[in-house]
Amino acid sequence: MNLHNPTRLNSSARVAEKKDFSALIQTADDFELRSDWMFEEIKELIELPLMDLLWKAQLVHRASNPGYKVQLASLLSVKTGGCSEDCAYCPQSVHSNTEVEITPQLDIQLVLNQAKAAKQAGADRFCMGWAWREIKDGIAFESMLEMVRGVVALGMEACVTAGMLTDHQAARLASAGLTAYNHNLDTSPEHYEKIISTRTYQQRLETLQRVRSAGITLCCGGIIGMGESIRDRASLLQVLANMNPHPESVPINALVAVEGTPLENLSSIDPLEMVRMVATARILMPKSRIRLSAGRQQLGREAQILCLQAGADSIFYGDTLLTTSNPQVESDRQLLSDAGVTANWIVNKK
Ligand code: SAM
Ligand code: DTB
Ligand code: SF4
Repeated sequence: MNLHNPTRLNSSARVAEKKDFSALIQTADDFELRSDWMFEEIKELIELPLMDLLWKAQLVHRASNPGYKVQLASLLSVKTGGCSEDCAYCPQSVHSNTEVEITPQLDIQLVLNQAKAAKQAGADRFCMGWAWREIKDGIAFESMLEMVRGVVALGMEACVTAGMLTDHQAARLASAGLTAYNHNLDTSPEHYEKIISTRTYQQRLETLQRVRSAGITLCCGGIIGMGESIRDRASLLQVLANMNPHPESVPINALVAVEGTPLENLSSIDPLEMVRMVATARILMPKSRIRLSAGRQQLGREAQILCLQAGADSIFYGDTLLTTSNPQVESDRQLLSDAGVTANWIVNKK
């Protein structure tokens, strides 16, 4: 280093620096896909000094996602409220006392119009939610299949989240062209009983297996900020990362504490906890899409940008999630531009 002008390197130092840098450039194949992560290894990762965790996560992320491409996914609640499950975080449960209005399933055409509008705004994945314990056969399911076909015909990825399903329903969704089924584990096996009593962890794992066997990709993640410990977060990540193959999508939500739910009084997480969760998920599951999901409004721009840097490569795009709010499209466009990442909206604008 030239001490008189610290920004100028002499030529041998420049060569040395180049050499060091090139040693860091790795390809996705340099990162082994593992399904044998030990709990202590994961706990050590999530608790690393933040700078070290970010460094590791970025090495993995840059190798697997050169150019920092971010997928924009839009969400729509097709059937809202009145769900018989008692998930403590959920404003749509009948066990909660929220202001969510119970609404019958939306019409097929209305849903497809929303998908078209999402596509025009730059989304390339459309996720549809049903507040059900499990998929019911009959007209509602036939309409669901029609919606999936319609979304796929628009050239978008289609994702459904509607609770448990049978093998036959999974096979029919696969034939309709469904890209992904979202079914979250939500938290660690150890913390789970404090959050949900009407469905077991094992039932969730069985649903995931049915989806996998039908050849539909898995979207499976969880929520932080529900009173769990760091050990619980590491334990949830261990279950996800030891699936073989890994879920193709891993949504990481921060609790949106909705008034009238049993978790209404929990305070927001420190935004850096989200950064840690995303970074660790990225290291454990190098090729999965890590989706920065609910709770972005509590994060602030800087923490969201750190999440994108640490490995998040998708956001929910549009001003509503299912029943709660999400950042406005305009502010997300600004965020993505400021972060210098590539998203469909930016590509289409050029
Ligand atoms: N009923 C279906 C199910 O449980 O799989 C689908 C809809 S459910 C609302 C989808 C996911 O949204 C949940 O598994 C949970 O992870 C997430 N979620 C729901 N309410 C949330 C909240 N208040 N804050 C953060 N995430 C939430
Ligand atoms: C997921 O993990 N998060 C999304 C999507 N999958 C379906 C849902 C978030 C819901 C947040 C609360 C609400 O808007 O009702
Ligand atoms: Fe909410 Fe889904 Fe649980 Fe029903 S099953 S209460 S919609 S999270």
